[in-house]
Amino acid sequence: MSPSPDIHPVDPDVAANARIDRDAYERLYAESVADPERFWGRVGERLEWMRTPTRIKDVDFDARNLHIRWYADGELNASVNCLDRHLEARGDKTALVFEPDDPEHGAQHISYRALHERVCKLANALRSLGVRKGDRVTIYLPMIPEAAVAMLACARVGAIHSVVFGGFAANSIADRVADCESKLIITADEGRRGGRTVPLKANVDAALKLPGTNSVETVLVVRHTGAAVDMQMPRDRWYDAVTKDQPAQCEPERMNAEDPLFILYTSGSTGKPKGVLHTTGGYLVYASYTHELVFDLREDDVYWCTADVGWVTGHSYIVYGPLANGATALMFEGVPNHPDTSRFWQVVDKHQVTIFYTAPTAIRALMRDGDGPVKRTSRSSLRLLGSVGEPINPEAWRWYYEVVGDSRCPVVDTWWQTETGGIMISPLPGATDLKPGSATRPFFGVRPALVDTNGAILEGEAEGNLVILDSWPGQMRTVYGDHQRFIDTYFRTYPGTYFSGDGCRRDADGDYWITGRVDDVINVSGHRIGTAEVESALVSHPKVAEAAVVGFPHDIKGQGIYAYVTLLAGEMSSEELRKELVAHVRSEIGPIATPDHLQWAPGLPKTRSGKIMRRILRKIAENAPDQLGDTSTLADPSVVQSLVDERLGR
Ligand code: 6R9
Repeated sequence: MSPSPDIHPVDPDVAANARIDRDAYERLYAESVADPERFWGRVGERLEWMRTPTRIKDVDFDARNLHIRWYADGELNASVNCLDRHLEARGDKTALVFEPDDPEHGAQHISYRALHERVCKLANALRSLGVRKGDRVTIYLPMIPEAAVAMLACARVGAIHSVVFGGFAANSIADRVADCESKLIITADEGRRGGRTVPLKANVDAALKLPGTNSVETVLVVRHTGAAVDMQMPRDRWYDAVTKDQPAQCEPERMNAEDPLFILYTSGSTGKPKGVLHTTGGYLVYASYTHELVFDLREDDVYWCTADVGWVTGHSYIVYGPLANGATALMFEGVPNHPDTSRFWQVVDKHQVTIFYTAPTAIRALMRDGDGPVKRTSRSSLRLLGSVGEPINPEAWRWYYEVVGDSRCPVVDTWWQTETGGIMISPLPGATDLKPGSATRPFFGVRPALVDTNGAILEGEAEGNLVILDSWPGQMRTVYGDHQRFIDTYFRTYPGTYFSGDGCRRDADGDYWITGRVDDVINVSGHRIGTAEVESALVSHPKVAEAAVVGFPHDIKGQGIYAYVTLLAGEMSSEELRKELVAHVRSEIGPIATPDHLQWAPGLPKTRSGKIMRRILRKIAENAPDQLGDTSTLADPSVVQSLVDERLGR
């Protein structure tokens, strides 16, 4: 039987040289789920342990007794695994290639030896500033090598880092600092993106004026653009000054496998972001193993993931996975369209990138400019392409495969989450037939299942909510400071399983197709935004009575943000006020939460018990008023008509 045109069978040449071919996948997958203890015990040997673990898996998904422990008696240090153990064989190998926003500024190549030295110096400086094992350190940096150095220096001294994305504003920084009571913040004078500057230090200053941030004793400031910034002594210290005279060696802290490595805040269904906590051993095993196999890593690869270190993709697949594997990873400070829309491919050619990992939103944005900016470049070094962050539509997949990869490079569409720590469902280039739009098969040890809304497991070809039946080493361990929320969010909906929050379809071949979030999270350009966060930013404005926020399909971003706003009685709507509210959200949360549409709503569709019917608001936002469905349970059905009229400009 010949394959249907929508299937791209494994390339025999790729399979012949790959670490995992089809047979190996089937065999190892079966083993990984039949005997996880043995499987992950063996995989765990890839790390350098200070004390070899003997207890591999200790897990119970039952909400009454929930616990998740991996390698629990093992001891290790993540920075030693990412740096020290490579020094002998790979000391002079490039660990990080830094490509700045402005191509004229020239790239930097940082060897494993040089990176080790920079990390040790900062780690010593952190200790001298009183940072101890278990302390929290917030990192608010642009995409510069110091971001990776800062993460690894925290890991070296056992401090728990919390990286806050540079696109967040003062309020969001303050919330995240307050929640984990950070002792120290590492930031820069300014960031650079697409020829513009971002006032990072000024944002930190504003954040530290807000309540709840008193825990911060020190702010380390990297001099990046050289802009004049306000230094408040003795709180603020120049990074250069505190690191320059530190010794180039630093004794690593012995960490238990289950000691926290980092906290990363992500949006959920409520207004308050969750501090997703990852621990050291299982996370590092999982990040490095998935990185090696999904990207079929080779010693001479130049690997480029375009994510920001402020997101989990940057944590697992720019810093921890690649460096634990001794790979060469590229860090890019800029954006895809600066100085022009060939930039990604110019960087690929300049650094002879072999593996390229990006998000569908970037692909769609570049696709809009046609093939020219791509075809102007060679890209002959590329051998593998990856996608992450949101469902990739088949048209974008095909453009990526055919135009960017010249129909030569397999595309790995990797489904995973901040919570999962690493890739969960993805093709392996030598083992899996590709289907545009499908993340295909589970990674080793991952047991996905689809459930209906009653929690019944669906077999065969089906569509439902995606749950995972058993633990994997990279799984988050708790919500920082709120273990109950961890249990309630992930383990109560479908008891005995981890609930992902995503909808998913499984086709007749057993391949998985993620359909998107089924909760109140919007995925804007691959960034998770909670509708409740945007709503609370809107209602914090003195003229707003009520707000409801939903996602709507957006050609480039995947989803856009649509806000319905009810003003306080007596307030008049105006174009000026609309702009003011949009600006208010940007300053409350950050530019990534900018509403694409803001519609005045004299009333919101509510049930008689007062619940906002988002399903209806989503349909109006989508411009599909003919699909509103049953509105008879509304307290006042007439509000719907007025919202539809306003939407249609009637
Ligand atoms: C890694 C990351 C997680 C959410 C996830 C899902 C969506 C991520 C995807 C994908 C379809 C893919 N998502 N990868 N959807 N196909 N390949 O993005 O983590 O920021 O926590 O977002 O992103 O909806 O639940 P995070």
